[in-house]
Amino acid sequence: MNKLNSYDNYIDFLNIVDDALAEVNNDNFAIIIFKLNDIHDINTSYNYNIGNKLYHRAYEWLNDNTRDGDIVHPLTIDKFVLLLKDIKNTGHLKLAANKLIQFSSEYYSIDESVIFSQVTLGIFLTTIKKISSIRILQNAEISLELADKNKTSYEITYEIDEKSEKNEIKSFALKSNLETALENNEFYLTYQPKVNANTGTPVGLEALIRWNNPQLGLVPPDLFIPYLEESRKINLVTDFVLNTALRKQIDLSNHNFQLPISVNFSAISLQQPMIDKIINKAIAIWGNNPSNLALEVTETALMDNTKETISILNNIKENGITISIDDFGTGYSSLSYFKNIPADEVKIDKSFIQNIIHDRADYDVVKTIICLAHDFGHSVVAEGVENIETWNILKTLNCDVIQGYYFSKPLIYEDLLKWLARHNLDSCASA
Ligand code: G
Ligand code: G
Ligand code: MN
Repeated sequence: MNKLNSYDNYIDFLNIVDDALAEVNNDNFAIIIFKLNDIHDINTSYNYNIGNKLYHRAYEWLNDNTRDGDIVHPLTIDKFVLLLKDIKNTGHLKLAANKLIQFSSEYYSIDESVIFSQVTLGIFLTTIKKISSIRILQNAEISLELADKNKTSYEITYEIDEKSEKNEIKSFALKSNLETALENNEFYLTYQPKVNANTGTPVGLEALIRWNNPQLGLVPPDLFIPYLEESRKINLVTDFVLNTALRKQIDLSNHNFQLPISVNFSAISLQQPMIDKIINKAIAIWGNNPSNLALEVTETALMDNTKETISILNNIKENGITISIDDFGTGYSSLSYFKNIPADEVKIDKSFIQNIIHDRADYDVVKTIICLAHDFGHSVVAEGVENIETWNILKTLNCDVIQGYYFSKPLIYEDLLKWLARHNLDSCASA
């Protein structure tokens, strides 16, 4: 503490971080700037001596309340900087942060005055490689600014190694940000039109979720849906998707676009107790015709728990909701599978559709699925149609509905309205 409150502290700490960078390999570590928010007020209301004593108290407290091997270092007159090594996961780091902010839950008796200070933390988490100590400290300062701006006790930012998709810290950052994504309104829906295979006229929409996070950017659903399922947050998100989709379906009707909407249901969401009641209630709230809602459930999800799932699907169907088997073909279901599943629609996976022009085997599979689905009275959707040649072949195979980039990518709502206005809607625009 001999250089306490001096600018040299900053340089010293950079050296400490550089040493840590050299010493530890492959671990995650966190840099935390710990700021005593009320030091300036204390200095004015009391005197510098009291402020300074509180600062020393905080230094002792931090040393007592961190682990062996963690480093606590003075930075400026109201800040310390901490280096925590070997951070295991999101929960681990948040535990540490929550422990540190406990400093402000105590009162400190200094020179016969009872002193108290709020604290704010700026946290930066990184893997060891490549990043400079200067950048690390800068990033922790950025987190601190963010926390001040958001009036939160702490904020965490991350350094993500773009090159390695599987980098642990990336999934760490992803999971951590995912926890608050719903509350922070970071999810939104896009809508991909489905068209009649013969006429190209719009006949429906698929709602597809998107996640735009301020730190991570746009994260594809294939990356985050599994985490939502793992943490059981998926049900809250499904609820959001369902309600948003139903609301927009009504909104479109008000614009004279009468189009049924499909919502993707993860197996976990389907297995919620009384899911049929939950869905019916949502429909009642927004006032949709139940036949304007379809649930897309993946073939693999349906294969898991057949008996129970069949009864759930039957309950849902009772009210007139459409059931669609998504990604069909990827689960290698036996053909007899169709007999048992109470579905109305089969969506052939894009991996089969995309090669039907060139690949005879794929062509045969698609042809067989379409014939068989029709035998069982199911409508067939081909997804992933990217060119007119593919569309033409699907027409000859009597496919009912087409979806794919050739017609439209998934669109945000405003662009969907424009797209629909440009397309011929005789078969679906109401009077
Ligand atoms: O458009 P695309 O990249 O969005 O979708 C990727 C995958 O994510 C698809 O398999 C799709 O079914 C799935 N998906 C998209 N939106 C949702 C959703 O709201 N819920 C669930 N469970 N899956 C979704
Ligand atoms: O829920 P499902 O797996 O059916 O989701 C459809 C997925 O396919 C989404 O990721 C959607 O963005 C994507 N998609 C839709 N049309 C096309 C297309 O024509 N080509 C490709 N490559 N992907 C598509
Ligand atoms: Mn789907």
